[in-house]
Amino acid sequence: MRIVVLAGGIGGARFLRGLKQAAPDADITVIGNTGDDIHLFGLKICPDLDTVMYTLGGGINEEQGWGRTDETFAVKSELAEYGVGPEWFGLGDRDFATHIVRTQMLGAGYPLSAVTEALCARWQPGVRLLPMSDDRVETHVAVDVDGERKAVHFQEYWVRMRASVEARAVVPVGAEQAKPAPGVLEAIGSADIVLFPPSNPVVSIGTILAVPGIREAIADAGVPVVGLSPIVGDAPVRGMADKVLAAIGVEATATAVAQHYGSGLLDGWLVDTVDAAAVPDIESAGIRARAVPLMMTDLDASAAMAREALTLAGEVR
Ligand code: GDP
Ligand code: FO1
Ligand code: CA
Repeated sequence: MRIVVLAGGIGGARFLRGLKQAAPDADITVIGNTGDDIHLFGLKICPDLDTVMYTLGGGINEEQGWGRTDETFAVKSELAEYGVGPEWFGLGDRDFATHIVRTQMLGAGYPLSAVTEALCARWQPGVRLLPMSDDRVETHVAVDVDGERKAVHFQEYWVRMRASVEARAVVPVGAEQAKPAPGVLEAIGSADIVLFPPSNPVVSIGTILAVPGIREAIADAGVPVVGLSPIVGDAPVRGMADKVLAAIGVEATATAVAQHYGSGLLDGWLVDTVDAAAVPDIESAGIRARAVPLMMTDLDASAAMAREALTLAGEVR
């Protein structure tokens, strides 16, 4: 069975760990979001690709959900001594090595997809991890500060500002000109199932779908497309997804997110049992829905969610 999964960071990575347990023989291709990528200290950082790679490869800081386990911060504090920031982005020493290798390879002319493959040769994530594009795409968020509108990088909005001000707009800068990375359209075209894990619908899955050709390839693949809601009980399970959903005029409910993807893209949608009352509304929008536990409290819970997604995929189309 060939499964394609569009993934952001933590939500995507934890779901993928469950999917690997639920379907050990499946051939899994992950299309990762690169709109969160940022250049800092002359280095290229790809938070969502790294979160998937470290989580599946056993190197993740489990409590935090991002960054390396057993991390130290000597380089960061040395940089701060030079007055070189930003200090609000927590890059650890072990993590720095990944960004150095990546930046060195990019500088030597390798595309991000080849660099990601090389990094994965160490981590052996057990899936094929592809960036959505080799071209630079950077998500920016429009905010009002002291009565003036300005655009900040997504990481600045999310990490420095903690999404404390309203997001007026979310723009994946460069997406319109970006091409899907090598292998992305081919993987979708030969998939048996496409899954949307409980990743952020705007800045993770939305950004991937903004790369011309990806949304169309999924809609035209003619295979079941099943998603899992990142919204449980009308709030994100983790993070501030409600802020970026508001920016695109979508309510933070499992139903509204399903309707936002739409029946043109989604065949099935899983909501948490606390949202069971939403099932009829989602089905009347032409999307098959089921209410099952959607909290990834541990690996077994994530695997059970993945099994439910595969079962629903078998029932649609
Ligand atoms: P990020 O890039 O690290 O923000 O990660 P993703 O975009 O992949 O996933 C973020 C989303 O995952 C958030 O909107 C959360 O609500 C959702 N999420 C995190 N943990 C869980 C969980 O246990 N269950 C569900 N249903 N959603 C979750
Ligand atoms: N998230 C934070 O909330 N604070 C940080 O300082 C931070 C640093 C960081 C470094 C490397 C990396 O791969 C991820 C990092 N993240 C951090 C997580 C990441 O930026 C966000 O969780 C996601 O991109 C949000 O979608
Ligand atoms: Ca992210």
